[in-house]
Amino acid sequence: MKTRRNFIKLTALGSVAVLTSSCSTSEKELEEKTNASKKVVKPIVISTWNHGIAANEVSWKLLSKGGSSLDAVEAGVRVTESDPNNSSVGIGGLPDRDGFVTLDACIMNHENECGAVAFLQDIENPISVARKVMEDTQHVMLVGEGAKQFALEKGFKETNLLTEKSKKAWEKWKEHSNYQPTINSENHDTIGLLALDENGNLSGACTTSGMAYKLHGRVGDSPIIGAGLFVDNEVGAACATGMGEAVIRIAGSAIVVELMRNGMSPYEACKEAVNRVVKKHKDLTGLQVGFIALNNYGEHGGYSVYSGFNYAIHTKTQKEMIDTKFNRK
Ligand code: SD4
Repeated sequence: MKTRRNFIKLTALGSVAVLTSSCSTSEKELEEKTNASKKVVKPIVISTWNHGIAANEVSWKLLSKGGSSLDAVEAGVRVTESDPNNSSVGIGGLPDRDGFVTLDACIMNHENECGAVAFLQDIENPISVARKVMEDTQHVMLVGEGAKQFALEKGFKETNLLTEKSKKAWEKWKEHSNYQPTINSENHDTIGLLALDENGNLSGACTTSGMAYKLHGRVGDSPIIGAGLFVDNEVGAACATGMGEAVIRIAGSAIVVELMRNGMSPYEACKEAVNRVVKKHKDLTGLQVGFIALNNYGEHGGYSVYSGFNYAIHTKTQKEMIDTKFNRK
């Protein structure tokens, strides 16, 4: 009989056979690195981009002491939000085209409880406001002024998020931009972080200042449950980075989780979602999208439209960055 584990193993092997020759990691290395088809690995935390290393470190401290994945994902991404040198998340994030830093974030736990804030200004840690929305209200999402009022009521402090560095970058951009927004091309985009704790519970968090120089009022995928993040404890969790509009169009993270439910490995599911993004867009110029996913066996994977995407992983025995495979160079 074909067990689910065997099925995952078979499909994972099937998928590596069709990897493009431009990818440097061998099949065996990829299986090793992504824990494909091995025993359950927990706790584990994975997160997008290089800034994921510092975020994972803090998550890991909690997870390794038996802490919950929910506490771990919140604590992890707060590190990135509070780093003023990171120009795409929290304080220091690049502003919209009118000079306002507006933040999007969401969080989801193993019981499908979730909270989100969007278009939030002047609050350093939107992920913690999102958690309060989840835990202290009947709602899932608060936006703009209402989200800020809620945060202040909950004791969050008003903070100026526009650093001198980001202000200067915005002023320079205004000189020759024609008001065209850009996805930050530096290697430190949105942070999406997924964790599986000792009790086998999955949670995820996603937080960003969004596309740089976006239209005032624009909200991307990152605070949208099912787009920027999705968790289903029966299956796994996924999150996205890159051009939010493209992720929303395919209900990205929810799709990745559904594909895993139907037997795909995290790697295969991310690849299929990226293929869908590629198929649904005629013009892929500058359209970077990356997904990472973690299933409830602790297997993980990622995939992106263009090369250059990576994610950080932290377990008892493994702590490294993994370069994802990609659809095109
Ligand atoms: C967004 N997905 O707002 C985010 C952007 C991102 O800056 O990942 N990078 O569309």
